[in-house]
Amino acid sequence: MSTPPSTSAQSQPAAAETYDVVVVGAGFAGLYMLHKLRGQGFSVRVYEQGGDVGGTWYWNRYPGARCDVESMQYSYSFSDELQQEWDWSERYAPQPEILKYANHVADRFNLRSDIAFDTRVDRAEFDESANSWAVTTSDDRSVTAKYVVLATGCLSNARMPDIRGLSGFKGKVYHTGNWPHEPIDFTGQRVGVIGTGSSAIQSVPIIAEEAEHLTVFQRTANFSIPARNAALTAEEREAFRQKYSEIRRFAREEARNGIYTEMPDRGALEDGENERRSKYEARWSRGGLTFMSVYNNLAIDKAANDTAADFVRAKIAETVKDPQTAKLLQPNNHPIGSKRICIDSDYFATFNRPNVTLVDIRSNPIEQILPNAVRAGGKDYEVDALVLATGFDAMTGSVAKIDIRGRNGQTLNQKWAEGPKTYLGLMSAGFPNLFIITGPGSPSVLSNMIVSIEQHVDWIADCVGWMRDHGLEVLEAEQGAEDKWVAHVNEVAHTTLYPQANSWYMGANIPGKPQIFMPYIGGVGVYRQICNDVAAKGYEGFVMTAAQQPQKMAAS
Ligand code: N01
Repeated sequence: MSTPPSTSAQSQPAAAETYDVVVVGAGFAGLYMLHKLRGQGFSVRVYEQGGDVGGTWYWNRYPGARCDVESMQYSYSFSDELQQEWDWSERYAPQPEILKYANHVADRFNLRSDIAFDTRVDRAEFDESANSWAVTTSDDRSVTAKYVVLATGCLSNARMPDIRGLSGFKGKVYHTGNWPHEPIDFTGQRVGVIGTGSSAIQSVPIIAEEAEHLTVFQRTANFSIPARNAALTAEEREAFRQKYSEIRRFAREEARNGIYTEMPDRGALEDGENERRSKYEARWSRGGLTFMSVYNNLAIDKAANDTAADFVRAKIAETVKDPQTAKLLQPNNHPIGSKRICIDSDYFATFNRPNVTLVDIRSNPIEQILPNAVRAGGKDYEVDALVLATGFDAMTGSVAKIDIRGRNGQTLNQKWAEGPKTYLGLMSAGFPNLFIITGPGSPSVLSNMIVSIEQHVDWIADCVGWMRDHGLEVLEAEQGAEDKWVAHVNEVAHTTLYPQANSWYMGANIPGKPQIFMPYIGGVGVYRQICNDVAAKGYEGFVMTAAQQPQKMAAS
């Protein structure tokens, strides 16, 4: 391993053009990866295309942006001092506070000195003769590294929709996933929001309060559960902190989705109608993502799922006064939870406002954008500003933007042309020493992301430490192990209702993208155990090479 450059040497990159590890991205994954590897004595360089840390929380500054996992849980667990000292203000902290937390972590652990901001990684090419990666950045510099870690995020590649006439629109166009840094004031404006996923569901109630008129263009109605957001009291924070070690253990080992909550002990059809309704009511009143944890079969049994979906549809009908609008807002083409469930504050009630109109663009698709209007179903809806809440090229989009070349010059995009293929979501055969944090094939977006990020970072750091201790230079997923894992991920997904929705989990929101269920749905606890077992068996399913001679590590 090369000598880690000291922090003070960071202003002299020419002397440190070779790193042990290049990390791409300074969001929550990249920050912790840097901290962890540096603590093990590795030299690390992080490249971040944004102007500062925070990843998704740096870009997603749209009105109402919040996390949908409670902040006491959507936070790092690796430092007890950090989790004991940081005060979250609300149950679901708003984006500026989450960004402030990311900045606090960067400062607290002195991470900035090893991060190059405003710098995109354009290309990474594996040099088979030197067993290292040549990494080229947007400022035309090149460095070499033994390992590359892609901490590029799952929802970081905002997708502009391909709608005729969009470029000719005369007003301002905003994308929720790439929002300006300065506050936007919609007062007195006629605003159009295209899309009704989580980003729209969070921003619509806020924009409606400001705008003279808001028109929401909906292609697919979504299930949404009230957040019941509120300020956290000092007592609530303290009660949580007292139990932190158990909460974190449960989230890592027992919860399927990395969130601490009561686990259901029965299926929805085992309860009578009244009992079921009162359980749904209790979770509805409590609010949040754990609504889907009322019963243990909502994700696998359509009849059970229908009971939850019917409950939410009835709530929408109760809330929205105009029956036609209520009907349009009731999702009816996918099981509840098979698309990422949304968490809202007054989303459905917003459609009772006189200044809000819902336009059904499934029956009457958008034909084109005119300089001052959106034309759908032959009607022109005049708008002064457009908000595109049209989502992301999820899970693979940011990786695909980098020209990654592995063995024999094969690009990762070529290899993944029919869908992403990984072993454990961590590595892809033919791309040695290239790790992906929360990559496709791991629980990632089906979980509390920070739980999954920490698990991957710890596993990767242990792995490269083990390689160093054993005098090994190259680690690579075996093709056979990868094939088996891809088949397993697919098989588990198809035991559930998830593939029944045209979701971004499936790549279905991107025209032409292969439709494969990308995350691993076996649960974070099960997945963690699999990863730990692989490591305990001497990194079973990986081929390792010492400095010169190839060798398959026997299971220890
Ligand atoms: O994106 P989405 P998002 N014409 O893909 C519509 C996370 N997140 O940014 O469903 C018209 O869910 C599209 O319609 P359809 C969270 O994991 C988290 O809202 O394809 N409409 C859909 O309605 C979430 O799941 C938080 O028919 C078009 C919408 O745009 C993920 O990010 C907050 C269209 C896109 O919805 C993505 O959420 C926000 C077109 N050409 C986001 N193209 C937290 O709370 C797309 N649509 C942490």
